[in-house]
Amino acid sequence: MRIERINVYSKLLPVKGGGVYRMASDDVQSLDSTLVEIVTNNGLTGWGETCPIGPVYQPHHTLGARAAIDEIAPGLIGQEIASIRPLAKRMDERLNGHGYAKAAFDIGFLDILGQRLGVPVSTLLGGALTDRVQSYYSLIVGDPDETARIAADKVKAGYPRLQVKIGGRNLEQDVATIHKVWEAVGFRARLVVDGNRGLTTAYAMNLDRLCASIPFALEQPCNTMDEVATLKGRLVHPVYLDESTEDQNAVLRAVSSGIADGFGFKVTRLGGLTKMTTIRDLCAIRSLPHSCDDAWGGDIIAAACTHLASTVEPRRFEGAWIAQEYIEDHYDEANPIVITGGHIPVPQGPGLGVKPEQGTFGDPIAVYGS
Ligand code: 0XW
Ligand code: MG
Repeated sequence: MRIERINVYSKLLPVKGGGVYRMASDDVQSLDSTLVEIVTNNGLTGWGETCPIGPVYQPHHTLGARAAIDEIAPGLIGQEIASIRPLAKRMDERLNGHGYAKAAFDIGFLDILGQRLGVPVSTLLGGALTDRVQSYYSLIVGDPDETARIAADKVKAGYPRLQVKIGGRNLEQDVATIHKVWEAVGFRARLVVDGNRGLTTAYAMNLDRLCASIPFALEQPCNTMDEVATLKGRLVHPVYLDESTEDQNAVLRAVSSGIADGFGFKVTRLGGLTKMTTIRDLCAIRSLPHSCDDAWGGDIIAAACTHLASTVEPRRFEGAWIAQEYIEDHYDEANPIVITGGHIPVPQGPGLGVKPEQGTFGDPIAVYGS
């Protein structure tokens, strides 16, 4: 089974109702997702996707992904799809780094292998431990009362975990938001407070002290891992890393040095599902909780995150965030990836279990092979 053609598509994924997704690091309104369709000489098709949440959230951006795909794709034409490692090696021979672009291919290869073997992608990642994974709701930076109202609604809807975004405004508003969310939901949901790199260490320490009695993990408070490292032993709350885990080596450093008490992981940022299995296992060795998210994206990314999430030990699992609550579209109306009651059913069909119909994304923006 060889790769005959690769089609690349662009798909705009705007925030529902013309809204804004507000974080300390950026406001975003519409994200341009990149999809790869890998076609084999025996008629199988695998899909991959990568969708940075704008050019500011992390050092990845849409046109960067497409330029990287343009370097890699010609070298994949004619390659055999029998296992993952030779294909990963081939990609590394074509381009150094750019894991977030390689991730789209990795997801697509696994989709094809799963279909060929008649098993879901979760089986190729080590095997599902559950058929329904926890998700979490991300409360964007907003008015404290309104945020607490949405928090209560989402807990009622079944979400077991909430992420409260803070930063980019004054301490009083951030502290009020955390207190009001806690008053509204209490122990009914696990809380994480996400600074999205936007806080100084001094701000983080003050916030921590003013919210000392509320149980939550503080996610990526400051810009760099080094800044976050200086907070060790100076906060009452556990600290999680998200954006700072730019690749496997960054995770290894954070785990081995004990900088982080847990993680918010993005599958494409970390190079794809295969690389994430190593990270998952590394976290298991040190009993570190983590999520399996991506920053944005449609059903292909959502399926990838869900398959991986199902292979994580549930007691250490911090949820799979997918963009579904914030976007309208599904790529495969018959098999959409949806959150129901705060959880995501794991697709059971072969491969990713999501098959966009021909023409779903219009004409390709690039074609490689014949
Ligand atoms: C909540 N997320 C998973 C979605 C947005 O991309 C931001 C991200 C995070 O935790 O930073
Ligand atoms: Mg985060």
